Amino acid sequence: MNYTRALSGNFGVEVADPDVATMSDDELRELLFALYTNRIAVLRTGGLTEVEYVDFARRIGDPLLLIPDKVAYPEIIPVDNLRENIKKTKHSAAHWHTDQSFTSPLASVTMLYSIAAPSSGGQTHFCDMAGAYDALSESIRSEIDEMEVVHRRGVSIVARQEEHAPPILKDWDYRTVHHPLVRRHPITKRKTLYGISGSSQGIRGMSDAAAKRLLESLCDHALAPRFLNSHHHRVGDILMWDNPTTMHKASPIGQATGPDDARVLWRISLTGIPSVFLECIDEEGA
Ligand SMILES: O=C(O)CCC(=O)C(=O)O
Ligand SMILES: [Fe+2]
Repeated sequence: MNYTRALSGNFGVEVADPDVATMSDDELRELLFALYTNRIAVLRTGGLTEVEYVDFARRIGDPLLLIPDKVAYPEIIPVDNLRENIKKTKHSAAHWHTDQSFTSPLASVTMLYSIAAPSSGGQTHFCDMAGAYDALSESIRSEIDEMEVVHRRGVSIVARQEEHAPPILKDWDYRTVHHPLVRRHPITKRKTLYGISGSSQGIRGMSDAAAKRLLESLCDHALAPRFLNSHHHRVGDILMWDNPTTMHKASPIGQATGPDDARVLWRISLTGIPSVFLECIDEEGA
């Protein structure tokens, strides 16, 4: 396959003309390795049907079923600014987060397939948490290496003022889970910061004030421009990201008035290890 460095910052890779529907196991392994080592991959496809998209996703993990299963493809979560959905999706992802960090198991890869793209705006922004971890001083790394973050759905204690808070919905699961602050990537084994913003509510065994201070200083470090990147969607793109090593956020966008500012994405979020990598994992899992 044809890889080039894709995005505006220091990470991310683009794949021109991938044959999504007929990709061999070797090509898929190569693509996923490129994704894990670059954090984000943009596949410039010539167009896909729902079934091709879902079949491709199922080779990479188990799709989360977040919407009622009465629809034909419950794996596909619509993310759009169309009139009928704008209330539900408006700005709900416009804050730094890692998908499903408030649950266990965690999301592995998330993908957005672009059906309609606005001519300007509507980018998805990324933060490279593996690069940010590497750039911490040795003493901070050893101080935080064994810490566990308390996660719960809602507004994180380190949510930034300029961000949109996620809507608080009654039917959400507000149970608390714990995840290591520093994880090893399940496939590459590279160490990375994990889930410092989004659903972080504290650090196990630490006062709320001290946890807020520490998480805020890690966010200030990780959200520096050298660890950031953004993607402007184009129709036919599959934007894939590796949740263990990234945070992301949507750009707020208003309700579409016509084809020029419509933003329609099909999201699929996955858990688990791709079957092409099953022989490489240890008990740590996804
Ligand atoms: O709309 C976007 O750019 C990102 C969407 C997102 O982060 C989500 O649905 O979790
Ligand atoms: Fe997200």
